[in-house]
Amino acid sequence: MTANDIRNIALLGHGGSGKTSLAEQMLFMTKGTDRLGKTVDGNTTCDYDAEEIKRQISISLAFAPVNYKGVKINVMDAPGNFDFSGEALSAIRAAECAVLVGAAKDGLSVGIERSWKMLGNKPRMIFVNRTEEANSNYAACLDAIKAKFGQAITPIVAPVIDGNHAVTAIVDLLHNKAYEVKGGKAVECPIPAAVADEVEGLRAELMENAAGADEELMEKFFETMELSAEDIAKGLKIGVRDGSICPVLCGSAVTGLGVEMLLQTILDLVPVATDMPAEAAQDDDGNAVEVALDPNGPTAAIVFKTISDQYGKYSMIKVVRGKVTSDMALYNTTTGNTEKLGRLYFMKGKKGEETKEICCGDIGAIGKMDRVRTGDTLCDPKSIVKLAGMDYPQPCYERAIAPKTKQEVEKVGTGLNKLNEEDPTFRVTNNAETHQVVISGTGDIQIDVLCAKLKSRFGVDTELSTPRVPYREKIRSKVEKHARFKKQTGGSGQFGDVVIVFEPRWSRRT
Ligand SMILES: Nc1nc2c(ncn2[C@@H]2O[C@H](COP(=O)(O)OP(=O)(O)OP(=O)(O)O)[C@@H](O)[C@H]2O)c(=O)[nH]1
Ligand SMILES: [Mg+2]
Repeated sequence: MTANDIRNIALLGHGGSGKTSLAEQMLFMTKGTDRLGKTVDGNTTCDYDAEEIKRQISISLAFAPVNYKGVKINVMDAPGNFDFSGEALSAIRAAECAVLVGAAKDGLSVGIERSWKMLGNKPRMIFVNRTEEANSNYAACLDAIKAKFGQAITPIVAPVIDGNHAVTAIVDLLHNKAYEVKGGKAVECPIPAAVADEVEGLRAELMENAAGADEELMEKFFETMELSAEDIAKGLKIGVRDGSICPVLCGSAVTGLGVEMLLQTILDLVPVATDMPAEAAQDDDGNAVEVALDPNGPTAAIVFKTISDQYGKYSMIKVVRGKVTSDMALYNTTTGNTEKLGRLYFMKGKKGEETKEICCGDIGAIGKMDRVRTGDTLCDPKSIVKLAGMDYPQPCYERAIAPKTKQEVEKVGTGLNKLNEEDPTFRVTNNAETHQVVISGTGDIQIDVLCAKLKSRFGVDTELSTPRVPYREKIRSKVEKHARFKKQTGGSGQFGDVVIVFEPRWSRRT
């Protein structure tokens, strides 16, 4: 396998927009699974953790390698909940392109807006999901997306919409193919007459957008006012790579409508890793260097995520240069340790399929790397580089945590330490002044999940409280102040009369 046979995509977007269901449908359609799991039934490939099943939301980034027409599409399913946005950042680090998933009836969701910002200048496309629902509204959703993100927004699909605003069939403008749902399944069909005119109009728009991405194509387009399907794809691919084009598709993760088109679009338009610009990195002395995505160069890989649960510890890597084989010893630039690699895997949900090699541009896992953490660079000891890690958000929410039985304080510490390997976005501090252990994280759901995992994995019951403020000075006696404010600015003027009293709340009477 080479980088050309691989596409890495991150599914991002608002909670509940259907990312996990979409990954599931992609796997199912390509025979990667033999039954279509549902989030509500707790049997999807990507939401396998007990907490995910219980809450019916994704919590951790999960991996679904989808084999389509000989290409491996590494689908990374990120949680939409903002408490877990660190997971989305990990996915963005490893992906060449994001698929922003929106629900048609939500219009422009905050999740899409946030993901759009988080992506910086990374390529992206939008999949408007849940379009088969009555009163979903693809047209209104597209309008809102266009109004927000402007010119880059390029629909590459023409939907057939029924009286309930639901999409019943779609036309893939790039490949001139149509799909409809029959017997609950998406199948190919002739282009519906109802949208024939619209297809022409949209194709003309598409040609213009594609031509705009490349000068040569622009000249061709001006001469003939026509571009071949191949030329349109070429222009779109250039535009996606440089960020001037964001293709929009639509469909349904439940019926599968639009999912085959999405797979084909990923094959055609998502850049392969080796086509991306060199990465900014540092050498051993901290000088800025560039690391080209070169399959023949010395090995360099970034650990962009750690899975550490009852099934074991897996350090997820993206191979940026060279390749990683199981017999290698790689230098960890972050810690200065040399690590003898053991088993390598390709992850699919909770299952790891063993491999001997992870090639340039691919994503895989190294098992049981005790001294390796998320954000570390593993590289050839003869060519040391430090790749850029993830810039996780600063914690903004704090809770004090304590075991229900005092003797279990240590268990809480070790448990949180272990959970921190998996989720590096929270911090634990032992406040010597208040004698409290404080978790600082992104939000209450994140901390609630941590407590649940402490219970299920480490068998310790905990309770949360508001962290105490370590007052370093205290009010010892009663003080009363009186002030008066007068200002004559014409008219009635301003007047204030304030009496303020400070006194200890629990005064120790002496
Ligand atoms: N009708 C309909 N329901 C959908 C579709 N896609 C997902 N759903 C439902 O929407 C709910 C949420 O779907 P998920 O796939 O878990 O959504 P998600 O984006 O992964 O959510 P988070 O992981 O919490 O960010 C589930 O009940 C799905 O069955 C769709 O295309 N049509
Ligand atoms: Mg999900």
